[in-house]
Amino acid sequence: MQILLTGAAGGVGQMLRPYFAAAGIHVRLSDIQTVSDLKSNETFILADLNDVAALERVVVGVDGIVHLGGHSVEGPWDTILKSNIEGCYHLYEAARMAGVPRIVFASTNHTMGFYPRNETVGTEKMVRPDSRYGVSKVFGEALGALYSDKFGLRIANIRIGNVGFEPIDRRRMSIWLHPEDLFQLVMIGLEHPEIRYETMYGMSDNVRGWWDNRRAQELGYVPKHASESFAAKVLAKTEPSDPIADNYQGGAFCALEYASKRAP
Ligand code: 15L
Repeated sequence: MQILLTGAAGGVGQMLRPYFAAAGIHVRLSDIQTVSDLKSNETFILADLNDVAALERVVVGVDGIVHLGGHSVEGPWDTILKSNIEGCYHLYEAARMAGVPRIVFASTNHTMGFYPRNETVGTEKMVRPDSRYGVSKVFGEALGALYSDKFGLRIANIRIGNVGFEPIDRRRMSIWLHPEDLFQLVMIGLEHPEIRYETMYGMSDNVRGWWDNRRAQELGYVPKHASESFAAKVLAKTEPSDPIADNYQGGAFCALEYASKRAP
């Protein structure tokens, strides 16, 4: 198997690379920043998501794409538009024209950020993005639906929580995703024979979680890591409080620019 990993120089890309190497999967890395510490299973191609000719080259011959590329937090509209909306479109279009059969899309919990923390959300509920960034990922998910239904690509969206080797605060106790568990979800997206168009939540086995991840489980996801093992350490920390950030699943993304900081 040869896959393309976009956004490979970013934090999540760096955490995933060793798992592909250990699984013996050939990975073509791409990013706007050069990755130079290549392993024997890796090659690198510099490519901007807005450079259509470069994208046509990077997608050639791959069995699947893991699309991490783009802007990964809230940002000005122009940045979000170019990186996450137009960039995503260019990549999906290049994939369609090259006959790439599958895309795993790094979506985000911020597509659903304005659900309160006392509500359990599945993938059937309406999107409630908490930022321009969240809106751009809703676009990516919708684009995937179109490319699946109209052109037959197999698409798996992963609404990623927060990827890292430990949960870093109370909110992340609910949405934490160990890189090894993310790798498992990515492989389901790349290989599962039933996938046509699916959305899964990217979280480890978190008892404080807010998401109904039944579909991921049905597709075989069995997370190996649990945030609760870090509870004592995380809960001992003093954290700043904000009525908006603390009420909603999206946390600080909800509080950013929140009109007049009124109570939720
Ligand atoms: C995300 O989508 C971001 O990419 C990441 O940097 C974190 O902010 C994460 O969400 C989060 O919600 O913690």
